[in-house]
Amino acid sequence: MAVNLQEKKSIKNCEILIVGAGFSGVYQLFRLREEGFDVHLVEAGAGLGGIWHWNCYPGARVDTHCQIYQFSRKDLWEGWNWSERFPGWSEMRDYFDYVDEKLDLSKDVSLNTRVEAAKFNEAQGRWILETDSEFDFEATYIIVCAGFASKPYIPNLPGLEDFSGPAHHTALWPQEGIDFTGKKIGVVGTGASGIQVAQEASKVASELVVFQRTPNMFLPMGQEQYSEEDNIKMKSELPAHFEARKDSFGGFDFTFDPKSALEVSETEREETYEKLWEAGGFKFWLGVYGDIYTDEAANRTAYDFWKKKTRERINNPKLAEVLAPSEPPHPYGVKRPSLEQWFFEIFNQDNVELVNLREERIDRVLPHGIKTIKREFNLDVIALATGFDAVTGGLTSINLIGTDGVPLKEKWSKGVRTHLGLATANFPNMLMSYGPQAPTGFCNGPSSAEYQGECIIDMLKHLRSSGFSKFDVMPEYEEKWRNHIIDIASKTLFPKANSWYMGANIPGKTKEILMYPAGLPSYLEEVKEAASKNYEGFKFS
Ligand code: N01
Repeated sequence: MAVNLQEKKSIKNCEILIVGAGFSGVYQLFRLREEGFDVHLVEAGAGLGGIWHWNCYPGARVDTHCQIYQFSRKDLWEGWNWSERFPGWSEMRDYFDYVDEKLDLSKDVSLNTRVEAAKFNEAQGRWILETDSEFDFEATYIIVCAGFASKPYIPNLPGLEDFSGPAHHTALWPQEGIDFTGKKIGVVGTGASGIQVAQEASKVASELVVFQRTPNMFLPMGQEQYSEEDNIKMKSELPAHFEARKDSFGGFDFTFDPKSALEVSETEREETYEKLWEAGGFKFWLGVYGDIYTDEAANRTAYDFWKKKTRERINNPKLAEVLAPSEPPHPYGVKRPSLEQWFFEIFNQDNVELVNLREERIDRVLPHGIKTIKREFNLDVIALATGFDAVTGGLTSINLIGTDGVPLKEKWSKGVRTHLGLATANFPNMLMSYGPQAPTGFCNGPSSAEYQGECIIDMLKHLRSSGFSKFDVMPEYEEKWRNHIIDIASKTLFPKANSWYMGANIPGKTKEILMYPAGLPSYLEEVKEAASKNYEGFKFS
């Protein structure tokens, strides 16, 4: 598809244009500004916050504890109080408004501006970006911070368009909300989004039907309310929490236990699992024995513990088997485990029904509900919690055209290629933050925004200080990076699940590891090493 840049609109010029106003984009904006670059940010939504702008469905909530789910700048955290350990979407929006005000960001931001197409003009050495707003943009560099979950995936459900009530994907939920009180609610999908909607609906809906395809290994959130005193105490501890992130696989303030799950005694293992379980959050995911991600037998110990804990909460043994099966559908933890609060208990309520799509798939959507191959369910509202064309979808949904005329979407249709998860060949002067082949989905978002973000900033400073104004990736280095990542992943259990980590949740998408799978510290080392060799793999001019 050709980029139509003929229709002349007003053009805004800047040195660096950032696309997307989530944690990564906002970080780039204030840091690059501090470094003296002329920078502007465009965002499709009506506010800052990225996913926290779009995901306003009932129950949408962070699944990383607030201590590290924020920027680490003292001038930001010292003036901000959190009300909960795992804040909801509305508090996250308030946080972004606070950051905006504190750092005076808005003057360099264009909201309600979606970049639809972009092409690098070789003669001018500039990117030309076409948007859906009154302005187009030109910039020497672009940094795409589209997020890993900005392209919702809605499966092909025959009849969906004829449903007479509201039917929305969770990430496209109406900003004004939908009242579930007394209504019949259907939730399709049981990932993080689906269970959060289901938990809320279970409290007020007359009927709730949860359509589950694959059982998901949710962990107890361990939500806590925070008082003023809690916040004062928290602030005294925050520098240590932030400091710990760079040494943690997932950019958290804790990391894997180096012991093997199989080398410790059964008693020690049970005690360790119990302690991690009680701690809540992702402790039982990112704080467990590291070899559960490489060794099936080790992994099985974690699954069996999870199964035992989960089944205790479900009264009906048949439902317990569907929700927490005797045999795992895939190894524990290789598909992202979400945090739940009272999800399993909802199935002990009379107003909640679980439909196992493995036994009765959805046949079609009717004007008044959903019909499986066995039954019909009358519904007033359908929540489509069916996930995202994750990690690559945000980038490939922009019509980015390479210097060889090949769109990024086409280039990556046979597998993603990047160098260091930072840039891709034939897209000169384009950098990516929180994109594919970087820690991204394996990493806490704000940690990635800052640590990977600094790699990007260092590279731009290198260009400036060396007097260069153009870089591109050498194609052989992106092959090398791709093979390196695939090789690391092949030694883990991650390829064994059909997860969005593997691109396997989208029909037709290449199944490949989409993230750098060796953890944030190793990633930063690899980038540092390339940088120390004059940015090996990049060519500058
Ligand atoms: O999406 P998902 P999500 N018919 O892809 C099912 C983050 N997040 O929006 O497993 C029926 O996890 C699919 O079934 P299956 C977090 O990183 C964070 O929930 O493929 N069902 C699955 O159950 C998370 O991992 C928070 O068999 C279909 C579900 O839809 C990521 O976003 C909150 C189907 C999709 O689950 C994505 O989470 C929310 C079909 N045709 C999200 N197609 C926080 O708390 C798909 N499904 C911060």
